[in-house]
Amino acid sequence: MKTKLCLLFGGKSAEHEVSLQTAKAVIKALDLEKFDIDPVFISPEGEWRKGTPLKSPVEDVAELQFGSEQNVSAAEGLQSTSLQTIDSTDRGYDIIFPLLHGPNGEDGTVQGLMEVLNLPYVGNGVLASSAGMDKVIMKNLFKEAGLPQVSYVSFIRSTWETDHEAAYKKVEQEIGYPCFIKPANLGSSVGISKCTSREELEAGFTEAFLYDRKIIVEQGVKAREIEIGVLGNDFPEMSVPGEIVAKKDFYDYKAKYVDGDSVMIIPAELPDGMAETLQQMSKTAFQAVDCSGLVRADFFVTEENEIFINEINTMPGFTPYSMFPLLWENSGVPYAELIERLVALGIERHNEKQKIKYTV
Ligand code: G1L
Repeated sequence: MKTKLCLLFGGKSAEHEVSLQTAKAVIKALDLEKFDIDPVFISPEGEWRKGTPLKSPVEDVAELQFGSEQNVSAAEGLQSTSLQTIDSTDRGYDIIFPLLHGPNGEDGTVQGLMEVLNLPYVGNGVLASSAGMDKVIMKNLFKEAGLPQVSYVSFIRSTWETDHEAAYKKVEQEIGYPCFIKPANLGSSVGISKCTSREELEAGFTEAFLYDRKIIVEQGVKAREIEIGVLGNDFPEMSVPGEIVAKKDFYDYKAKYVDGDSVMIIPAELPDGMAETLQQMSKTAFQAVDCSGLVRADFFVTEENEIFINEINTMPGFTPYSMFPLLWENSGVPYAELIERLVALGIERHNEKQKIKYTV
């Protein structure tokens, strides 16, 4: 029997275009002999639009951008038959595959909708998705798990507004310069500044508070950026490490994968034993945030080989040329197989959950 899969993409977020490109790549990788795929497009305005089942891969993302005549309710989008043709033999989707980022998709709200409807879905659940979206919550969980991190402090807007000077003093005493200021909400790549002086600190606070009511200030370190992919549910597996190097800093390496202004080197060249240490830390991070399915764990490694965890991404870049799929490709799991494993993990988690007793 074919697996009935609902692919959710687009969305009301800055990652709308990325999501469309990713959906196209995922469709291409899915074996249509094994999967029946229903595409559901969420417009930039947040309208849900359902397409007809896919008969072949799409040539162009335009084929996935359905018009308003295909509008459905969110609940209908996630139902395998339209309300008019519902029949008792219909078993619903075997799996929902959400390729969504940002305020409506990565923060756990769409995951919550799928939970309420008791539908199996790929990737992280409500708690991991929302905790992973908030840099302060995530870092506090890492601290609890004993993971090494650069020092950080966080502020909410009202605290800062009440006493600017106290906030700046706190940063200077506990963090110092250079430091990075970021909105706590990880979804935004805007509002981030590097500060090397009080003047820059003041400007950085003002800027970051435009994008969130909560900000984080982190110690700046000179370090390499190393990433690891984690795949699984209760028994997660870790990929080989990969390194991200800015193209301008890229001299004597042999280029492996180029993505915009950066180069990915997989596997990363690391001192003996460090890959295993990073893999162990990635597993600890995955479990600290109660992840399921997948996560990309990002680290800093200094010249003295000191390791700090930077963040985890519960919805990493996912085209065949993104770090997470490339890490797995280099660990023996090609893209199509990675997608099938994620689908199986989503179904497994859902079946596990059905065993839970909810009544007394
Ligand atoms: F469903 C998965 F596998 F959990 C999943 C979901 C979403 C993996 C990766 C992503 N990534 C994204 O949605 C994106 C924000 C990179 C763009 Cl579509």
